Amino acid sequence: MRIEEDAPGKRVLLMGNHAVARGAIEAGVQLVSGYPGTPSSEVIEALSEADIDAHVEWATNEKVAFDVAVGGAIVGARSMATMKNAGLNWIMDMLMTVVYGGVRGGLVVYVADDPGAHYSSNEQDTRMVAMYAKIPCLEPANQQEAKDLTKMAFDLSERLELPVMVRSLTRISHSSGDVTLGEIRRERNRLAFDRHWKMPYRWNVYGPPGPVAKHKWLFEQLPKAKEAVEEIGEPFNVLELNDSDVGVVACGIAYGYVREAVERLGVKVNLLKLATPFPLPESKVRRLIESSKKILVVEENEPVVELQLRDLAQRMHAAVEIYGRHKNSLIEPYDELSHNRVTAAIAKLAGVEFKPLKPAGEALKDLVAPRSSMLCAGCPHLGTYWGLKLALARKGGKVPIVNGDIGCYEQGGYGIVAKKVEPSFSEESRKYIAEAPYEMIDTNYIMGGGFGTSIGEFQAGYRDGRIVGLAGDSTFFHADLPAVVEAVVNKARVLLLVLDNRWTAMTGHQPSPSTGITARRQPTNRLDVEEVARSMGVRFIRRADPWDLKAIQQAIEEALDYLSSPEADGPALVIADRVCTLQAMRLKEYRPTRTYVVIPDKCIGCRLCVQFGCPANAFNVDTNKAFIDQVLCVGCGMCAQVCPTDAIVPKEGS
Ligand SMILES: Cc1ncc(C[n+]2csc(CCOP(=O)(O)OP(=O)(O)O)c2C)c(N)n1
Repeated sequence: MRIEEDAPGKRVLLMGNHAVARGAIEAGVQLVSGYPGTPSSEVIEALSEADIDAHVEWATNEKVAFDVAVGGAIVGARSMATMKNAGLNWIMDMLMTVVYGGVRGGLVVYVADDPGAHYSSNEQDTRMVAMYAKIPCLEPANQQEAKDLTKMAFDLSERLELPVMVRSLTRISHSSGDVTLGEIRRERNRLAFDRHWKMPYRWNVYGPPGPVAKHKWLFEQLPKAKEAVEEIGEPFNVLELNDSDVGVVACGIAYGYVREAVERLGVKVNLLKLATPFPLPESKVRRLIESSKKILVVEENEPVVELQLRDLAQRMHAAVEIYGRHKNSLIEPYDELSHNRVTAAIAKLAGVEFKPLKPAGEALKDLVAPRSSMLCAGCPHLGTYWGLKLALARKGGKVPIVNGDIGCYEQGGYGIVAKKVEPSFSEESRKYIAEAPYEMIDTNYIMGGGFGTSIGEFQAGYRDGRIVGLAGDSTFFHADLPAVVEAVVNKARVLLLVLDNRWTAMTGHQPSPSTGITARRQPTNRLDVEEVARSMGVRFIRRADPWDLKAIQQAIEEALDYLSSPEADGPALVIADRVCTLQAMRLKEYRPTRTYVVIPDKCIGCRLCVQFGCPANAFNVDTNKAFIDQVLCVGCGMCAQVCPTDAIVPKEGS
């Protein structure tokens, strides 16, 4: 099915993110901008392939994406910005300010949260931000609602003249469900710029009457938002009173868990299904409070609904006991909900027995070989890490620090094949020698963190070893440009290592500014990391092909030499320059013409090739010899360069 198909009433199977894309199409979206981030990326991917009259783009980062969407909404276009949970942190400045006066065209912020941190560095709950910014937040319980609520969000945004957040979760965004298509709004909002639209200096927060008056305006919108939410009934906000002492509030995806739990336990509860965690549909919540003695709030992540419910119960002077993830916690305030967690909580409240189900994964444990995620066969990052490891062993000082970042290369900190590590309480700098690429990264938090923390370690005076900051090309343009300026201006003598594989690989190979194509796969201007860094004042730059292990090692060593030389007055930057192998093969830019094999007689069983970390390299413990998986090998030849006895050679005839 094509996502833009004009077939109201047709039932289709849609992934949650595609359902969101469809909802935006049905709403007549005119501008969409986002930055890749699992589990949100497929919205833009689907829209960029759709034949729709809308501008769809990947932005440099979420802040830019949101600013772009705000611009669209100022001139009246129905606009949407998409991002993952962490991306929302990047838009805070504009979000907290644009609400002072709001927007003209419908503006939807689509955010996919990730309880359980399947793909994320944290479990943050972006609904908190909606509450903080005082904008409505809609939260779907399934894929149908993901579509319908996205569509509704545009109308709501125009009605309130405020941005509206649609909050999804991994389990909705990345699973598929039955969706009935709706009508597509063909009408397009007329674009117009009216400087004083309904309010003097509407689009300038400082313009008279100024930010405080505009903040007051935002408060005046709140009752209207509450009123609008009250009108949202079936199937989104539904109250079922079942003559029980026990009430349950199920927000978004929690509804599925709760329904299942109630059926399994055979208990009667008063149930409020909620699709609007902020603001709450107060009259329904009031009736639930009045009808129940104890209420359990089930929601993913933070107690957003629970806190509001407690507030309302207090205002009502209601003698109701409230349970959730905050106070009287029946579900711990971290990790994802599950059938067992929700059922146990309801059973406890209802005073019935509950025997946990064996999680599905448990049964499979014995059948599946344990494995961790690894870099791909022939991944250029493997070569970069090998070069870095050898360069630091020679010139890194006693305890070098490698500050990692987010991207495929973050696997350099996953610790696979690492030695067993115990906590250490040393006053001295120390770490064990990293052998495999998967042990290289010492610090890692968020996109853009690697360069900044490197600068901080240097400026604090750390000199027990060399300091390296990593960034992929997408990360470099997303988050690191100001840090490069900072390093240059404040003369931080750190090594900035850019792993430029030309794509935003980790999130599914979206184009990065160094790719040269748009979201809609049209050729466009391409930015070169070297040119950009040079124009920002970086004086020492080297570029090397990471498949050439000696070359990348040498480039890093030269950079380290420069940093300790008297002429160094700022950072050195090394670009590991090779397109992502997987993508190059997919696009037929690289076709493997050979594979490599191990000559058993020459193999001394040193396992260096296994340490190298390529998934094609394996070891037979019975024969004490390495071998290369011929299905995985892409013929890059990096392992042949690692082998000390030249036992790895191209396969004859390949
Ligand atoms: C603020 C934020 N936005 C988006 C993401 C999702 N994300 C994870 S890694 C990554 C970029 C990866 O691209 P790149 O830096 O080029 O490295 P590669 O994966 O290609 O090696 C993105 C966008 C994130 N973790 N944080």
